[in-house]
Amino acid sequence: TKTLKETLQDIIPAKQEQLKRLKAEHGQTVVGDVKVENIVGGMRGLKAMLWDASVLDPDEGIRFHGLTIPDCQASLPSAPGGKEMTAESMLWLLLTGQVPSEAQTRVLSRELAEKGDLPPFVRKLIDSLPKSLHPMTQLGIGVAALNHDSAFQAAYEKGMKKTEYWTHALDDCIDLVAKLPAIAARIYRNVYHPNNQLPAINKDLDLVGNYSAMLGYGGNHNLTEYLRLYIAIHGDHEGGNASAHTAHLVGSTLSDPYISYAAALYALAGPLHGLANQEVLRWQLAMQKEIGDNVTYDKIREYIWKTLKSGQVIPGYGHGVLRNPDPRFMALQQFCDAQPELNSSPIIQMVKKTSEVAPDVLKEHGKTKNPYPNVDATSGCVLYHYGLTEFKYYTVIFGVSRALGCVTQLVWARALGLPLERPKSYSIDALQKLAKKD
Ligand code: FAM
Repeated sequence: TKTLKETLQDIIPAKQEQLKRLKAEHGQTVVGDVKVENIVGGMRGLKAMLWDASVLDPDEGIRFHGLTIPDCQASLPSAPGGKEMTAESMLWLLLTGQVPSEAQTRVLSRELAEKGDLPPFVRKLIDSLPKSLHPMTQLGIGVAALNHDSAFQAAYEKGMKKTEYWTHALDDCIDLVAKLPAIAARIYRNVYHPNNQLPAINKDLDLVGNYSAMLGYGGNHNLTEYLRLYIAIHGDHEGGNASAHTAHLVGSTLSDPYISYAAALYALAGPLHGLANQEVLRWQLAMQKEIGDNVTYDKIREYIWKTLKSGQVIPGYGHGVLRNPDPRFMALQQFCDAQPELNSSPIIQMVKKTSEVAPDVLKEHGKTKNPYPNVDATSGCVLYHYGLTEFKYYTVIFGVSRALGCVTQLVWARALGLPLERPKSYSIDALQKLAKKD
């Protein structure tokens, strides 16, 4: 069976050729116009990036190389004894556009396990951080520090040719994905369970199997399976979301993959982006506290209005691109529906009931373009039910997952020779002057 690098070696030349032809034959094609509202409105809908691994349709949601989440669940290999697709299968699909064989994912799992241990100085660095430092801030520090041994940076200093960029980037990216669980689990242990021993990485386990074990939940098969699904479906969401876009931009300066992804993690740490899964739990628990045990739709509706009237957003609802319920939300809800035990959990029930009333309230409120739930509306409540109740940690799990999409683009941007990103900026006066000409 071909390794990941051999598979990429086979498909990169044709893609390079395709892009070269596109540039030569259609470089002057206009793909859309740019309005003042795009420039002052966060570039919503602006067609301005190249991103091959996934496409986000506002109505049907994400497709990974054309495959929907149900397609992936039906075809991507699972872990031994498991049912859910693994992080390795999703990473293989994103990087190559091909569904890997079970054997190929097992070889990749072993490679990741063999590269999973942290350099001693990184362990000491993480252990030196105060518990009060947000887990996402700690994750970015740990990831950035890994660039100490970056193959890409060393090769650049030696003067590697452009044609070699992608292979050294791939080496760093695989190493980064391999080491994320150890960094992420060490932070969790240090902040929340300081007396826990971190188990050694088990060479026979997949990435998330080891991550779950290091978090202290290895004995919980259902939670480990949930984490596999969670990490696979959060992997990539097109190129324009803040974390993916940041990784792409920083990588375009030829910063190595470690510091490029560290930058992405700080975008993910924002409450309007990845931190929303933490904010959802904080908000739902506050709601639960106020409503009490007798949860009715009316009480939930009342609480939602109270939040809106206080000028806050409803976390877990709305989206920059989606205009329908997020298929990632539906995949996680289906996971819950399939487990009777989960349906009796108060927090899971509360989240489900909220998702049944929030869209109508948001439609009535009349501001958001998308009143429906996004993935964050539900992603944390299963973790909470299974005892991973420290919701300030939840975005770290998102950070382990989003690496799959970001490293894919860091490899492909180098393989395709994408240049330094440098869009043109305007001043308000200059826009005013432009407008006067209308
Ligand atoms: N609750 C209340 N108001 C909302 C809202 C929500 N869930 N979503 C959007 N709005 C407001 C928004 O604040 C804006 O109001 P102002 O004009 O006063 O600024 C108005 O509706 C129009 O916003 P939009 O065009 O519909 O959405 P944006 O594209 O500007 O922003 C989000 C998209 C995701 C930032 C926004 O929906 C939001 O703040 N949602 C809550 C936070 C959240 O769940 N983020 C996670 C998104 C998820 F996909 C992820 O990245 N993990």
